[in-house]
Amino acid sequence: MLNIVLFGPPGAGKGTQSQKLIARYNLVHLSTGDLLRSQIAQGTELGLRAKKLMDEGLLVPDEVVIGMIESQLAGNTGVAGFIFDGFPRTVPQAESLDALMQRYDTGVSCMIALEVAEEELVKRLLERGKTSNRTDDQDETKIRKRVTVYNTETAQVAGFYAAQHKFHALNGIGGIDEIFQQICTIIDQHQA
Ligand code: B4P
Repeated sequence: MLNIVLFGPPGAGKGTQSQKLIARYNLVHLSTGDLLRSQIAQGTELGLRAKKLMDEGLLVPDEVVIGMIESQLAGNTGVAGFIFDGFPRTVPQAESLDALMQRYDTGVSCMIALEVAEEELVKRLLERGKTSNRTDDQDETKIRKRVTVYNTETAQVAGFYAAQHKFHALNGIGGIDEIFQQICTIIDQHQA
């Protein structure tokens, strides 16, 4: 199986690149942000809890997102692999993902991190906030809070995969297709 973790700060291009990657490699896209937004849209108790945290730019508790990923993995057996978009965001989430993948005799193939400076992230997310209904993209202070949470709580996940020799970093500033080609080169080297 080909299991890719797409990593980077909010607005780095994870969701954008995931859409292109699922088409190229026939993978299942698992975005914890999308799964949480679907819970919010359905008005579930989990969704109501998550919305408060997401609107504040904070992370949703590990057990909530791990539980969502666990049920997605169980519901998608026999597939070519997965793109994990926005997950794992903490070291305990990364440890849980390894344990869950072992159940299916597989593991994370590689992590690809998109590196983008804060000013560009803020610019992109405010731009998206003008047309999307994502309330977390409409307030600059809260966007900056998400970037701070990324730097303090999420960035260390890179070290987890670096220790396993699975970490690759890319400059996430540039044309969407140009960045996509660079991601594909890394993935193809893993498959070779
Ligand atoms: P996510 O849904 O993961 O959202 P995101 O990181 O903010 O951005 P995304 O990755 O989708 O956007 P993209 O860069 O593609 O998370 C939302 C919230 O959910 C989190 O803050 C947290 O509260 C919660 N959550 C999610 N997962 C969690 C977890 N595992 N644990 C705990 N909490 C969790 O694109 C952004 C914009 O940039 C787009 O408009 C795009 O068009 C543009 N763009 C992309 N690439 C570009 C490029 N190369 N050049 C110019 N613009 C570009």
